Amino acid sequence: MNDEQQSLLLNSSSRFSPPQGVKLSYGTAGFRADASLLPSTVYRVGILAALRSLKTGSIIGLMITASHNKVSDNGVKIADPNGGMLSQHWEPFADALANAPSPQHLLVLINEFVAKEGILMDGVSHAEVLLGRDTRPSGDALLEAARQGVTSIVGAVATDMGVLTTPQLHWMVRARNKGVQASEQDYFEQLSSSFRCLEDLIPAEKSKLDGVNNKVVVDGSNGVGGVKLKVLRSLLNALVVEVRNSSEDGGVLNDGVGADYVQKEKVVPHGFDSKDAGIRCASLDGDADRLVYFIVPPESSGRIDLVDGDKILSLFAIFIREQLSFLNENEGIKNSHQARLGVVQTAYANGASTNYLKQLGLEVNFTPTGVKYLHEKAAEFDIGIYFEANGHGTVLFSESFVGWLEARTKEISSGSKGSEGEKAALRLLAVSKLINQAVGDALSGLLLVEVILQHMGWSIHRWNELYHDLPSRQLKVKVADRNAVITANAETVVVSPPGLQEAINAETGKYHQGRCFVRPSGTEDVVRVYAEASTQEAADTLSNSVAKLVDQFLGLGSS
Ligand code: 16G
Ligand code: MG
Repeated sequence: MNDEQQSLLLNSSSRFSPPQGVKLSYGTAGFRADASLLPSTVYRVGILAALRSLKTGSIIGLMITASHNKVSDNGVKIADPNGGMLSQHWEPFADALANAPSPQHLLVLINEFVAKEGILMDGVSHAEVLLGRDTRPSGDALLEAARQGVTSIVGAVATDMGVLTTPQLHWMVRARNKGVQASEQDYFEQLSSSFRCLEDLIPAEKSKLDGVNNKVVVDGSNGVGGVKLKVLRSLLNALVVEVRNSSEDGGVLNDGVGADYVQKEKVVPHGFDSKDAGIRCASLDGDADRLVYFIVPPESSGRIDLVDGDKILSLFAIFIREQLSFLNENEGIKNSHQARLGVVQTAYANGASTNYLKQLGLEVNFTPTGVKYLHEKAAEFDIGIYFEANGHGTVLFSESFVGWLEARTKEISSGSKGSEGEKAALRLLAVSKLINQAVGDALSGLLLVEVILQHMGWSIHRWNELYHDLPSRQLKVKVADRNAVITANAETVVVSPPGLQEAINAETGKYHQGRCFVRPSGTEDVVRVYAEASTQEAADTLSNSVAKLVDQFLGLGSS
């Protein structure tokens, strides 16, 4: 590092002191904390993003959001060149940077890291970081901190993309690095045109939307998702999207609204009531990377019927499997391309959904919790569908399969939509453009759900009846050190502390259809317990017993 670079870093970092007595960790989805604690962290993540861009020779994204956390929190995360999450290999560096006590320490860390990674800081190499933020009031000032971090690396520029959903920024990073159109307008156009293409390919007997089924009411969590959905809906024809709880409506972000609230509490969000009974409703989270659907029942209990990420996955799987079978039946040997379809879930997936997917003959894979793990696994297939029950998920298409679809659909003369096989190829290609290939995206997920329901001629009730969820319960237990819990087999088995798994097995064995696992949270200082059984009462008792076991093995030691 030359003198100019050194003094630039020392000068700018002296303006951002790290908070005293707080240890920050990049965690499952970036740094999150009360916004007042974050300027120095965001500034330092700006430095990291610029270095990552130098290292990869590609554009990097930096998103300022704390997703479903309360409005006074904020956070920061990185999008890698392919639009995915930051390489896990860089996470320890992110932690070290955020916690460096002084500008001098920071400089030493950076020097060591660039030497180890072989990053050329010659002042000639160019780096670019795209910056985005959600609607949180602290976002503006934190974006400025990020900009200062990026530009404290000689040769690096920061491009402010404005207020965005998290998946929009990931999409833009991916598109820019592929050398294709990457503005926000391009995003909206790609989504809406592929949606219209799928609408045009709906079988004729099902294409008549009846007045009831063409409407979806969406809870925007008082955040950025609602704002963007309003732009998107103006580009659609037949589908009516009513947006409630959008950030400009004045409600508090994530307060009694949004996908996290709806999925965890299973109650009606603000802005919805018994007048919405039976209507198709959906909910986004604060940065619009999570999507769940729900039904308000006729009686005013305040409870909802949740149609969660597992059911979205099942719907996508049915549709895609159907298209693949049309392809295989109709294409004959000359065009055959045996695409490998895989689905990916976590241990939180309801057991009934896993059984259902297996009955469809699908290959079901499990990974630990967190988008980065599911995404990585799904990328191994020609078509990989992944979802967490909480609504994070997308469908990934391999480049070779998209290339095959492109070649196959080019042969179809315009105007004629030909055989079922040809239509299936057109549909799959449109799905690969509609559904965000970088990361789970509530807006593109919503459009895909909507067009598949039209294609099937299904109401939300019909969709919800695919299978019945087993009753489940989630609890959290405060322990002295949550990292003392070490798990294996996609978090389904505890390997340490010794004896805990045996005790859980003994307890679970007492219940019909019992299933239970514990894992340390990646976002809160707790151990989480998940239990499932054939009745709600049994799931509750099982989770309580296992929570007691966790306390016995790892408790705070105060009782
Ligand atoms: C983060 C993850 C989410 C996961 C959740 C689990 C991303 C973008 N988000 O929000 O996938 O379900 O953490 O939280 O990866 P927990 O570890 O506290 O249970
Ligand atoms: Mg989110």
